Amino acid sequence: MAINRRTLTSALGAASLIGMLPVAALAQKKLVLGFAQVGAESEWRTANTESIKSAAKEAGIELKFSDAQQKQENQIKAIRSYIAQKVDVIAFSPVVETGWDTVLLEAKAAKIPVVLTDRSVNSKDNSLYVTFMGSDFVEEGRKAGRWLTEKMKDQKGDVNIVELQGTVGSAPAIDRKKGFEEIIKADPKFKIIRSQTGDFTRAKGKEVMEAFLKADGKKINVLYAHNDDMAIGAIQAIEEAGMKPATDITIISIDGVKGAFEAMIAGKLNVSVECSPLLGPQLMSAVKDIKAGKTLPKRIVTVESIFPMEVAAKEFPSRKY
Ligand code: GZL
Repeated sequence: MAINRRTLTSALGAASLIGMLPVAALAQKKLVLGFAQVGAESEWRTANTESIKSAAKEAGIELKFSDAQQKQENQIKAIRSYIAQKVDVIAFSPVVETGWDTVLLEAKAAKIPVVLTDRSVNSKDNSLYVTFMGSDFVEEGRKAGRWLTEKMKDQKGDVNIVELQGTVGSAPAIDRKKGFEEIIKADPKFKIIRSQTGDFTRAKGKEVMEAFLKADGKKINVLYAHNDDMAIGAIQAIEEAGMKPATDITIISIDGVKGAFEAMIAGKLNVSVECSPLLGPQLMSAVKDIKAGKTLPKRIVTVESIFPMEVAAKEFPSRKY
C-alpha cells in the first residue's frame, strides 16, 4: 500500500516529537524516600541521621526527613505526611515497639512500601513492612552479660548491679535488658539492685545515676547502661560523688560511639558493645531494590563487635562514628 508523502511526514514528525519526549518527560524520575527519625537524643542517633542523609545524596534519592524529638505522635504525623505526598518508600526507626498498626495500614492502603531501620515494631501483621534492618539487641545484651560474668567469675560474694535502661517501651531497651539477664541469671551472685530509664540521654543518665549513688553508693559494684550516652552522664555523677569510674564501679555500655572510646582511653569506661548506626547505604540499596521489584529478606541483621578498654586506643583511629 503506497503511503503518501504527507502521511509519512506527519508520522515521522510525530515519531520524532515522541522520540524527543522520552529525553524530557520520561527521564529517570528521582526516587523519593520519606524518613521519620526518632530524634537527636544521642551520639548514636546523630551518626545514624548523618549516615542516612549522606547515603541518600550519594544514591541520588530525594530524602524527606523529619525529627520526632522522641515522640511517637510526631513520627506518626510525619508518616502520614509522606503518605499524602505519595513518596515512593517510607522508612523509620520506631521510637517504641507498639502503636503502629493503624498508620502502617494507611501506608499499605496507599501502596507505599515501608522499611524499618534500627528498631522494630511489635505487630502481629508483618506484611505492614517490607524488611527490618538493624542490630540484634538481645545479642548485644548477651555480649554485655558474657563480658561481665567472665570478668567477675572469681569474684566472691554478691555483685550488685545498677541498670540505666533506654527509652521505656523501645526495642533496644526491652531486648538489651532481656539478653543481659539471660546471661547473668546463671549465677545468683549477680544482682540487679536498681533499674530505671535514662531515656538514652546523657543528662538523664547522670540524673538517675546520682539517685542510685545517693541510695546505694558504696554498695554498687557495676553499672550496666543501655547506651554510651547514659554511661557518660553516669561517669560524671560517679566522679562528682568522689568515686573512680571503671575502678570503684565497673561500667558496661552499648553503642561504641566516639565518646565511649574517649572514656575508655581515659580509663573511665570498661567496655562498649558495638551497635552500628551506619545503616544509610543499606537503606538506600533496599529502597532501589524495592522499586526495582526485587524481594528482600524480612530481617537484615547488622554484624557487630565488642570493645573492651584495653583495645580502645588501637581501634579508635579506624572508627567511623
Ligand atoms: C540502637 C538505637 C539506640 C542507641 C541509642 O539501635 O535505637 O537509640 O543505642 C539511641 O544511643 O538513642
